[in-house]
This record gives sequence, structure tokens and C-alpha cells, in this order.
Amino acid sequence: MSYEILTTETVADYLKSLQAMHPVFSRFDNLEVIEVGDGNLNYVYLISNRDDPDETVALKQAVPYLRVVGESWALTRERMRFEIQALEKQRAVCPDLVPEIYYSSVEMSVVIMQNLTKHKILRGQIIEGNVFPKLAEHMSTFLANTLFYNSDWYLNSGEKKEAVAQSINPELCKLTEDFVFTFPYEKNETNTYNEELTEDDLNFLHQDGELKVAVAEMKYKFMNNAEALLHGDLHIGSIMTNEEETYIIDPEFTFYGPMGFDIGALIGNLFISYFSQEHWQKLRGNDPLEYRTWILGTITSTWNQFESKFDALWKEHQHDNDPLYFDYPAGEEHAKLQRDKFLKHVFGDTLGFAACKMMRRIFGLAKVADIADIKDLKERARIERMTLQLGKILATQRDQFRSIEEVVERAKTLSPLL
Ligand code: ADP
Ligand code: SR1
Ligand code: MG
Repeated sequence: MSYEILTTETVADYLKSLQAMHPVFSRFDNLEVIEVGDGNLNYVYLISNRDDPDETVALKQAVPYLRVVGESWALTRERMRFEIQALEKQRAVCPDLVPEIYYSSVEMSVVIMQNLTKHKILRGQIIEGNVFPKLAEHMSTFLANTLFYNSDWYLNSGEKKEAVAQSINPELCKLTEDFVFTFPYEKNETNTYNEELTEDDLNFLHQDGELKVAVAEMKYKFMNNAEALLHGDLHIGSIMTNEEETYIIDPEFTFYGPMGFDIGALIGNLFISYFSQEHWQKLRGNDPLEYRTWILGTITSTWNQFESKFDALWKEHQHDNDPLYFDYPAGEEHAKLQRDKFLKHVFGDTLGFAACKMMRRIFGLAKVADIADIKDLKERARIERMTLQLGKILATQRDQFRSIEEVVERAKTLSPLL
């Protein structure tokens, strides 16, 4: 079928026309179709049989423009090809953490996948103050498996280069280069921000030489360091959870980039949650201590578990590609030195990217509800300033922190737990 933009009216007929949907739905004449896309780019429909709600799928379609801006901002539909490919690769190494794909069509820019009916977007859940005891365990597994198995530490030289070639995603990389690493740090017409922020706040981000250089360095790493296949947009709006399970969705920004970009996206967003929960918990009459302790514990444990899981995978496969390189009496010890040094580099990158991902949400076009939904604009500005401060510290001092615990302590000095 040649490309056409689906609507709530046409989705049911489209599903009926697909052989792959016949084992899923027993009938197509009583389907409920709801559009739930709350992302910046695409349309997502949840479809279920009114007679048997277990017969259900989620259908995502890319349109030839950037949804958040409108048709005036053209964007090819190529992004769906990358999303399908990344979902398949991620599910291959994390079958319990990525939705099952039932059908995909590059021509229609469509993916039809498991409808996560028992899960909700993590950002909303965190704003509501819900706790997810297994989040760090699941996210550290996702990060360790996807980053390790899609890197040179596992793939052989030819496989890796072929994979890089298949994953060049120039349009969406350019969006990140612009909206994460450039526009928020300059007087750009796309920027929007809280009217309570002052010229001093703007200059804090726009005219600090050390910070500008640090952000430019992170952008250069993003553009050049093809370390592993990334999710590419791993903020807490790309995670669907309940108490038992975690699913990672929406990898359309995927490409071969620096590992710390994915880890930093998650950790940076959790720091935004930490700062903004000071407001949300008090608004609900709660003592913020317990919930914010859980957020900081999740940050700490995500990094620490990622580090040990990645190290274990690497140790297991250390000799696969180069069996002779560390084949001598002190070889195991030297291999460990190599792993430690690389993971230290990933840690520094993680902090630098976390910083950029946090700061972009204050002045840039794309906001996050944790902060943007705070109605009291003075209170919102206070939290935004903390976010900017931690961002500046992490970007400029990223290679000086020795542990995630130290970073968490630094965040607590800006916003004490109580
Ligand atoms: P975009 O690419 O536009 O950012 P997302 O992939 O983030 O779109 O999806 C937008 C919304 O659609 C999500 O926030 C979530 O509410 C819903 N959604 C996406 N995939 C699924 C799924 N597999 N099951 C249930 N809901 C989903
Ligand atoms: C203008 S693109 C806005 C953002 O939406 C996506 O979720 C990415 O984070 C991107 O930067
Ligand atoms: Mg999204």
C-alpha cells in the first residue's frame, strides 16, 4: 500500500487489510480506535476489539513533518525505518523490556506493536509520586545489554561497521544537535521559556565561556563517537512501567553514538524529577523526603548496576574478537584495567550528557511536564535555576566526579532532601 496518513476513521480498515492482523483480531467491525500520541513527532493509535479488549494493538505512524511544530517543519518519514530496526535490535537482547512487534511497513511508515495496556508513561507516574522498585534493575539491564551487544566490545569489526552504516540517522541526529546542544544555549527563535526567568538566568546559560565550551565538547562527542547503537531519546517519557515491568519505547532517534548519551538522558531526567518533586510532593501535602530518596537511590543504582552488568558482559566476551591480546599471565588484570578505564570515560560522558539533557528543557522548545506544569511561575523558576546549576556543574566538572554517590551529594547541596 502506498503511503497515506491514517486517521481514527481509517485505521480499522487498514488493520483489516493486513493479513498479519487476522490472528490478532477475531472481527474488525467493532474496533475502538483512540489516538494517544503525546510525543513531539508522530501519531499513536490504540486499537481494541470492544467485545474482547484482550484483542488489542498499538499502531504508530510517522508523518512527513514534525508534529510539535506542524506541517511547516518538514521531516522525512525515514525515522520510522530506524525506529523499527532499533526496536528489533533492542528486543533481540532485551526481550522482556521492549514491546513485541506484530507488523511493520516502511512504505506506510507504520509499526504495529504490543499495546502496553498495563503500563503507563514513567514521567506521568513520577509526577504523581509513584515508586517503581524494579526500575533501576530493568533500566540498567536495558542499558548494559543494548550498549554492550551493539558495540565493538562484542561485534566483530565488519559487523560493527555494517551496523553503523545501517543506522545513519542524519535528520533526527540534526534535531538533537540543534535542540539539545545548540538552540537552548543561544538566542534562538525556537526557544520558549518561563517569563519569570530573567536576563541573568539567560546569561547564566548563554554567556558562560566554560559552559559553552563544555556543551560544544559534548555535541562533538555526540556527532563523532560511534560507540554503540543508542536509543537516542531515553528520557522518562520513553519508558512505560508498572510495579513489575518496564518497557522502553520510541527509539526513532537511534544511531551509533556515545554510550553516555543514553545513560545521561535517563539520569538527567531523573535529576529533573528530583528537583521538581520538591514542589509536587509539597503540593499534595506529602513530606518529599521519602519519594526523593527513592529517586536518588534509583539514579545511584541505575549507574552502579549498569557498570557492573556491562563489565560482566565484557569480561565474558573479552577474548572473542582478539583471543591473543591479553593471553599472558597478567592478561586478566590488564583487561580489567582496560574495562575500568573505558567505564570511567563512559561515566564522565554520562554526566556531561545528563547536563545537556537537563538544561535544554529550560530554554529549549521541547519542555517536560515535571517542570512546565508547575503553575506557580516563581516556584517553577526556582526549580529551573537548580536544574541549570546542576547542569553547569555536571557539564564543566564531568571528569572530576569519582562516583555517582558524589554526584547525588552535589545535587543535595542545591536542593536538600527535606
Ligand atoms: P513520539 O515518537 O511522537 O514521541 P511515542 O512513541 O513517544 O511518540 O508515543 C506517544 C505516546 O503513545 C506515548 O507517550 C504512549 O502514551 C503511547 N504509546 C506509544 N507506544 C505505545 C505502546 N506500545 N503501547 C501503549 N501506548 C503506547
Ligand atoms: C523538536 S524535537 C523535540 C524533541 O522531541 C523528542 O522527544 C526529542 O527529545 C527531541 O529533542
Ligand atoms: Mg516520544
